[in-house]
Amino acid sequence: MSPTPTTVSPLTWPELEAMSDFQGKQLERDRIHGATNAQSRLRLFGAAEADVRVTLYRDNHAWCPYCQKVWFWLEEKQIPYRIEKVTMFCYGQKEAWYKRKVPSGMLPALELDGRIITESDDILIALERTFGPVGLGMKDPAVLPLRQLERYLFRAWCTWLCQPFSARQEQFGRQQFIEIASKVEQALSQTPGAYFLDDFGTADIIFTPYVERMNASLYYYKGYSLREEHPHLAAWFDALETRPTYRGTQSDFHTHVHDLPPQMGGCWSNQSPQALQNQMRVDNGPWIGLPDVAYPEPATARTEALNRVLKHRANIIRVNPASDALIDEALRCALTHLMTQQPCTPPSGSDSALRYLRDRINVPRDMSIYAAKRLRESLELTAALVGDRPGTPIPTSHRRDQNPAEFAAAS
Ligand SMILES: N[C@@H](CCC(=O)N[C@@H](CS)C(=O)NCC(=O)O)C(=O)O
Repeated sequence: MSPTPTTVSPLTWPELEAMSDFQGKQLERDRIHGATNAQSRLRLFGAAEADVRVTLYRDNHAWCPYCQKVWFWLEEKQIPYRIEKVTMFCYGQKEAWYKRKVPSGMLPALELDGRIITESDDILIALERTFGPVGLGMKDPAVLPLRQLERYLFRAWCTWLCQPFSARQEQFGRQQFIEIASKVEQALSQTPGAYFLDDFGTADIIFTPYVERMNASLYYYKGYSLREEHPHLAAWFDALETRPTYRGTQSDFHTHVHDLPPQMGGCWSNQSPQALQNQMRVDNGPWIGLPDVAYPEPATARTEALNRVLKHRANIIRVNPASDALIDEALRCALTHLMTQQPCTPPSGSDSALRYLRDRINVPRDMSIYAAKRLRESLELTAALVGDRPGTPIPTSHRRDQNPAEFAAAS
């Protein structure tokens, strides 16, 4: 008989707080002036608040790809701006104040010197006129064909991913996607560095949001690993990941594969053995080593995850389907594992509650990519000590389980 692993007692909340490095005001200053992050409502880059001419309206969860495009641009250019977060139809009700500003309710929108602009391309063009381009601009003759190529790739991806599965459709969709992806590879191969043109610029920003989503969704639904199949795209991703601006907006496979279906009207798996294996891995781990990130894990990943859970602890416990007492103790067990790497047996019956939370950590909304991987890992390993029951399934036609109204009080 194999010996039962020794498990430790759960740390108390004060003990866990003592292990965090929450620094109050310093943290708030960093959010405003420091590295790109999804939590800040104001970005100044060392400027004064009086210098702000721009407000970006983007979605609460950082799921909207067109918002990521504008967000990434503003961060690269270090333009002081405010962020107003708005609800997407798929997870809640659109705010009335936003519909008065933008009657369609569409995101993103940008207010520049009091003027509202919609459509992400028009937003970038207006920003360029005011502040200058990032590298070569939207209308540069070198950028225009790349913008067009991005749209071809986007359409080929939609055709493959978002149409109900049939063998014929699968073959056609896959073939067409690979054809256009090869053109993207070719475009990348023509420059001396890893970016689309000689230097990082607008073209890279334009490709980023959907290529990130393609990487996640094709891995999960089609068993196709963009980053592994296409060396120039892999080098491009690696180069993007050297930029703190990109890292701050970067999401992970788990978040995207479950935020895309309601946004895209469905994502269809080809049920191939590789797709099924990838689905198992993205949903149940191990998450470290997935091709959603290639830069090394920062030493701060576990503490970052702890800080974020401590900040939202009351609401995390409140929205969990299990009783407060059960999830309170189970969560402390998972956090004990996160910080000590020792198994800590949670109360019986808490496996499903821990997996409910595991499945609802969002990157970068809640924390950065490695922090989320470590937290998911501790939640899963702790849950597995008492059972194999899944959490409440993640809905595919809406994500009202993620309605931010529940968290509004704490933020
Ligand atoms: N062509 C538009 C597309 C914008 C778009 O499709 N936005 C989606 C989110 S990604 C949206 O606002 N949908 C409404 C909603 O989900 O609430 C642009 O480039 O800005």
